[in-house]
Amino acid sequence: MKKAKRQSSATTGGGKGGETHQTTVSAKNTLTTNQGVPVSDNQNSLKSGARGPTLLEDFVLREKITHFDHERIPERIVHARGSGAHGYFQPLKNLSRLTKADFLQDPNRRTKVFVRFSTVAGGAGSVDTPRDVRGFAVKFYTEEGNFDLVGNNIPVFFIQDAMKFPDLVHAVKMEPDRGFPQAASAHDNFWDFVSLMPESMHMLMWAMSDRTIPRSLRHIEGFGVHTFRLVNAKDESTFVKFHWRPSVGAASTLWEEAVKIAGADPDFTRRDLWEAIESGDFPEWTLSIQAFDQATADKLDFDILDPTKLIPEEIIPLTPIGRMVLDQNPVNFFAETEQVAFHPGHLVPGIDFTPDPLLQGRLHSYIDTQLSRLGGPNFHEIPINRPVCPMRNFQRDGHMRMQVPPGRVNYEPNSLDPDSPRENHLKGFASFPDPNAGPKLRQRPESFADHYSQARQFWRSMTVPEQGHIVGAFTFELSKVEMLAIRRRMLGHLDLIEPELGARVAAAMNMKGEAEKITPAVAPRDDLDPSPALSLIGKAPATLKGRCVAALVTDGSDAKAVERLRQALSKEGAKLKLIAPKIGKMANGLVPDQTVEGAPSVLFDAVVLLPSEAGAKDLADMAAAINWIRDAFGHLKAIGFNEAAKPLIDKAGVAPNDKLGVISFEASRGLEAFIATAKKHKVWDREKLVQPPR
Ligand code: HDE
Repeated sequence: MKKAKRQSSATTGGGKGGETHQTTVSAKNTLTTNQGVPVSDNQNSLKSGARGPTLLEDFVLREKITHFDHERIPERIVHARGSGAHGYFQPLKNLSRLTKADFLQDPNRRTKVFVRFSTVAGGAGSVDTPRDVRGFAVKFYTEEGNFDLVGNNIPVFFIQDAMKFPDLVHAVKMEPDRGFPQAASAHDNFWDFVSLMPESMHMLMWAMSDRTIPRSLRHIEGFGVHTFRLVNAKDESTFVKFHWRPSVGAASTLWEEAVKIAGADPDFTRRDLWEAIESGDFPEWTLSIQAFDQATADKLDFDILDPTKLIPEEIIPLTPIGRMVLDQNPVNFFAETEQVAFHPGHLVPGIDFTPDPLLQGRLHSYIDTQLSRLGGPNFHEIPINRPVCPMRNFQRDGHMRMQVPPGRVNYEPNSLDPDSPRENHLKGFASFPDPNAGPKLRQRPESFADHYSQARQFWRSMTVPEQGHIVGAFTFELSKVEMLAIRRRMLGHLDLIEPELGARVAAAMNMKGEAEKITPAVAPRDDLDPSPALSLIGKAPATLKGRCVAALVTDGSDAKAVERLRQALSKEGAKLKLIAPKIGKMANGLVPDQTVEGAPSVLFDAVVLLPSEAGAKDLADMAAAINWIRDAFGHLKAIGFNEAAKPLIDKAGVAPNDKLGVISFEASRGLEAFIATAKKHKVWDREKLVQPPR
């Protein structure tokens, strides 16, 4: 019979009695159970005999394992993958003319916020860069309660009525029999559904545009989507649309980059947000509104309650009202980013809904979802969801109740406790008396029937490269669709949106003349002016702020040249990362951040090649290094290089050309020229060399 050795947790590392690392245990760092009971042994379960069965009585083990079993909660059915950050919001001016919302009165007052960005279709463990809408949800912890602005990075939506949401989400998520594709709309179910839902055409144009492959979460715009109301102290109401604009400008990747980033760094945008905040480069957005009254609403050629429509900024300009800065990473991903519970129905006095039928359905869904996701009706007591102002009412008990309400009274009205909470007619939330009610029916208003005009307007508002990307995206997605009838149906819709778009996608799929003829409920208009504000490239600021440039260096690289580059970039607000064949410190004193194989050029905004002559020779034999350069060229990035790198770029098939952004650092002002090009984000003139026009 084997003999057992007794092991104490303070003297062993958990092995079979081998390694011993002595640690000092005091009252302060004694491990306890969740009940606070000190644990004497965290290595061994309680057994009946050293080699006998484990005892049911081992409450320490059972508590630990039970807790572990429940470490994952049901993930969000949509927007499962998210990244969060804390920060603050500060109004730019007093907004009492429009709203009595307490947090919008004083430009000197900051309101804490928590923001969660997300993708929509993939699971919590999916990659950060699929082609997908990004969620942009902000919780404002105001003195009058929490206000949640639960928006997206696109100002319109796929559907007009909440009734269709489960169908939409079922269609876009993994197909139910096979469990794929994950986080991708490029499959039959999605295109089958949307091709039967003409109301989704406008949103599809946005979904197939560069908006759905953003450069980072710091580079997205945000929208409240629905029309809301602001209500002032005189109970006057103004309609508003909410817009977030990033201070660094909105920017996107190319599709091929997004695909390659997914492999190189599945956490690309989560990491980017985290690192930016850690380094003090705090992401910032301006909150603006489009404010308008009923008379203006009546003059618009679409219904402001229709969430598939936007109001062009050229018709109602944006009024900036505040600024949001994200300056603190979550302390704990699960406790905060995962457990945060947003709800469009979290409103404060001074902000109100409209009867947009999509918004109305959301008001039911979000609270309902939290009940199963967070386990019960007390999710508002989880620290990240708790209001910062006092919360008092007579809701009681339930699963996981944290509050310990004292006293005998748990009802209202009561005469036993004059200090207990009462309704307040003056300060309490009063709903704006909406005039739209009518007979009870299930009907879509006629005013929601034009599904193509704004989709056409979007197409006409794009720059030439953006139009090419839209054609490319439709071609990619529809080429993945196996059922011919679905492709044909979609081509019919694209013809209606804009004949040129339909023809280009049909040609790119080798399906000319195969479009199904679709009869629209309302013929698309031809007279809507383009809205330049809808184009990302058209309004992109020339800046390197918040960007990351990579320099390829080797043993023998000129450390001074690297330092000059670093300083020049830092002046522009950009970071430099050093990429080398090996990770250790080099003889020239340079310390690489990543290796060539670990950090392909898709992870950076622009690249510089600064190898030594000998180093360049070695790199020329590495496929990863040649692809590094080829990809940077193919992805339209500014490329700077020194003399020693010439053979390398030759081998990669990249010719020096200032105009096309392949810039020698040996030329006078080479570094300046490189920076000026990199500030433009992409060298669009190069695109026709790497992608024949579609
Ligand atoms: Fe959501 N949505 N949604 N949605 N949504 C959820 O709520 C829903 C819609 C949006 O980071 C869920 O707590 C319905 C539009 C964001 O935690 C769920 C309808 C917009 C997030 C839900 C919509 C959004 C969600 C899943 C149509 C842009 C992530 C987990 C009637 C304005 C919030 C949860 C976060 C999350 C329902 C349409 C934005 C199931 C029924 C339109 C950013 O309740």
